[in-house]
Amino acid sequence: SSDVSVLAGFETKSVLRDSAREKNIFIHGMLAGQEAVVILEKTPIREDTVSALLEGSRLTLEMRNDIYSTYRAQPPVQLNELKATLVCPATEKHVKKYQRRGTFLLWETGEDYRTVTLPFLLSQSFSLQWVYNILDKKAEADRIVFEDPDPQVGFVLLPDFKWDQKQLDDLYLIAIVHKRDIKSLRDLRGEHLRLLENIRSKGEDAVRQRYDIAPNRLRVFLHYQPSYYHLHVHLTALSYEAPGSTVERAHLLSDVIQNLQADPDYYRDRTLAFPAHADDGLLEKFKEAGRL
Ligand code: M7G
Repeated sequence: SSDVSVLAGFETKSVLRDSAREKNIFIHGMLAGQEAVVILEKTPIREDTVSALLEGSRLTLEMRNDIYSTYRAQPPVQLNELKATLVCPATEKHVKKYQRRGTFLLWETGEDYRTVTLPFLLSQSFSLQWVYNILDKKAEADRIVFEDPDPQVGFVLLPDFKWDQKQLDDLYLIAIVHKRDIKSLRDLRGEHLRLLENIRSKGEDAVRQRYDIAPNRLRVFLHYQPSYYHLHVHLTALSYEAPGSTVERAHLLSDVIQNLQADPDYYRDRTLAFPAHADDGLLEKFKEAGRL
């Protein structure tokens, strides 16, 4: 099928970001006349492939010194995999999202949200089509781990596309709520406690059943600001430090629940800090509003 060689015609324009530690590279280019972003990353080494890797790899000695030696290893072709993610057609905003550049903290009051952030994100944010496709079973339906179909407190739990599901070390799931009118953490009120508690209890149960991972081995959190303004909750293996989930962006679901229990309007009124990038527009809007 055409999928087999879909990246063959990709013409690289620039490297947006790369990381030796994360072993990935984000590339901006053109694919069949359209703007595109490709992410290539080396996948974690799975324990169940170790013996095949040791037996099947062709080694070339690089250096030997006393009791130490290093080799280049050519693994068997079926174990020599990369994970590739393609965004096509990519918008300018996708390119910026993946670009490495200056980051600054913003402190957003409730008033800032209503007068600066909200108008900006209504005009700027990413399409939610992929989210609606999941909720409507038009995409990724076969990947769903658990669903509670209730329109008020229900959600769909499925693997995040950052996770290839080959090993549990980097388990990454997202719970996407069925309700379509909650943009982010900022919109949460006391009335949403049932929804959040439902995600926590049923989400954790589903993870335990499917993956045999107990709730105290899971990091369950929301991002503020998110990239996609339809409420979703991230669930990752506690042992896995996912790229992009820095402390200043992540809010533990258990804390969110307690904050709302203490004050139903907590997230309407509180000043929330989050990282913004030099050229993504919001920082500019805060400056224009005299808030920097
Ligand atoms: P976020 O906090 O809004 O933004 O999370 P972030 O990407 O900056 O963290 C959205 C989450 O949805 C991320 O973890 C994405 O990896 C994930 N995601 C994005 N897309 C476009 C898809 C998709 O098409 N399918 C799935 N399964 N996950 C996605």
